[in-house]
Amino acid sequence: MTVQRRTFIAAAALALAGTTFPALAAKPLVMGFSQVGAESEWRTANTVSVKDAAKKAGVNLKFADAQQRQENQVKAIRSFIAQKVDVIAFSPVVESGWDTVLREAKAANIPVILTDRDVNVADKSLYVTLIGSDFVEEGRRAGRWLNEFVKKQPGKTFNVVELQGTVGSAPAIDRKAGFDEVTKGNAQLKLLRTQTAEFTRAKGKEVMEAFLKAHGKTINVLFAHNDDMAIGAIQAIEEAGLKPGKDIVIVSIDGVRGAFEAMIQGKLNVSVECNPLLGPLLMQTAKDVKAGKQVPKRLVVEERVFPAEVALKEFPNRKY
Ligand code: GZL
Repeated sequence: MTVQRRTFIAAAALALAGTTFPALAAKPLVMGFSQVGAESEWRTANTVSVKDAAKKAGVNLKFADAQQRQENQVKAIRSFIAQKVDVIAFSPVVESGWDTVLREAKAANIPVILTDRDVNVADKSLYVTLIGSDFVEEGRRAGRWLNEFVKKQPGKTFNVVELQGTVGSAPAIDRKAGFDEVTKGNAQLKLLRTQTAEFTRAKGKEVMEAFLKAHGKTINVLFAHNDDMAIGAIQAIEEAGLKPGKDIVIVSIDGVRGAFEAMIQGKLNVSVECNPLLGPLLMQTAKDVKAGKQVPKRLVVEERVFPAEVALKEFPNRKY
């Protein structure tokens, strides 16, 4: 009788006797995770959440940072397929261009979970579920806050500039759509300029400098698709001798620590929360998928709106 067979029989006997043979104890789930990059405070908090949750859940996490480049994510997913991981999870940097590599994952029988951002694929069976925020609603919430704000100064026209997120990314597309949907009928708002600043502080400062050079004091409102671009723009506004939060009202999204600090200093007027703490739900969902359980196609996380008036009280409760 071969050694393997003897081992198996011994283990089976031991298992039957109520003890488990360590080598046959449930193997930890192996997850390949491709992260967008490290472009913002939000992303950093999201990465910490995923890594901490994997540790707590006993998941063997293979983590790859794509530095905001889609080709690096495709490479990472192919590497996870070659390593025969149990589950692939990723936050797609942009919506399009995923069909081929997701078909390869499907052919390899590896389930794919989307976190944070969505993909635009013809065949929705290429991924099991999307765990993340409703970005269109986040855009609507930003627009509704601004509609209420300008109502206090009836008759006044507000010139708006917009810093968009990464071109082609779900949050940039959807936040713009939501904001435009609720503000398009507001005669007090006039969109002067809109341009991407790629969700980063550095680009946010650079693009806001260009807006200020062209329009100066005529700018009344900044809508930034994330707090990091707003924080970069705040530096540019101050360097131009203007008061952020007063001369230029600033509406932003994410609710990161830096945004609360800016609101407490009176430099940012509101931040719409976008919850990055997706790690625990991701790990639980991966285990459910592996166990063959049905999971909803869309798992949306709860979020709030934080105007500056509540920032000081809320700040100690913030977890990211
Ligand atoms: C939103 C996330 C966005 C954040 C940015 O879920 O994809 O990407 O709003 C981050 O801060 O860069």
